[in-house]
Amino acid sequence: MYKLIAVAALVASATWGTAGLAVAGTPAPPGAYAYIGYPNDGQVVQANKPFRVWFGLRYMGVAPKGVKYPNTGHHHLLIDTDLPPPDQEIPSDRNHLHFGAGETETMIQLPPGKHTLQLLMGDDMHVPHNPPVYSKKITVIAR
Ligand SMILES: [Cu+2]
Repeated sequence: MYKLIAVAALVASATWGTAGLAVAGTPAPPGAYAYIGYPNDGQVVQANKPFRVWFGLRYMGVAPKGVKYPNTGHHHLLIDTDLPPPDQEIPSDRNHLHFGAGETETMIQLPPGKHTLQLLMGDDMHVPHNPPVYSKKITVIAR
């Protein structure tokens, strides 16, 4: 279900970008960003009932965990939490969901209340890219 996207131009520019200086972590392609396609910011969803979350990604591709390929990563959905440290493995718990098979959507359910959702890409070792590729943090209201 994952899409593996290799864009020659991006590969070339990433190579050029790292040629002159040492960059810590897996380089992110220039301009890459993630976004949540659904739900919308401020959307009301039914509490304790599964709803779909769509992962959007531009200017980089999705690859499963453990696959080291330029300009790719896998999605992490952050629920009710802030971005973790950018130079460490993304935690794996109920607030940090890994989509290591390369999934681009999921179903979650939330208890009543206000919640936040945010996407963060991780490389083959679950470490954010440099610079980190993440979405805007959105708010959903479950009731
Ligand atoms: Cu991961």
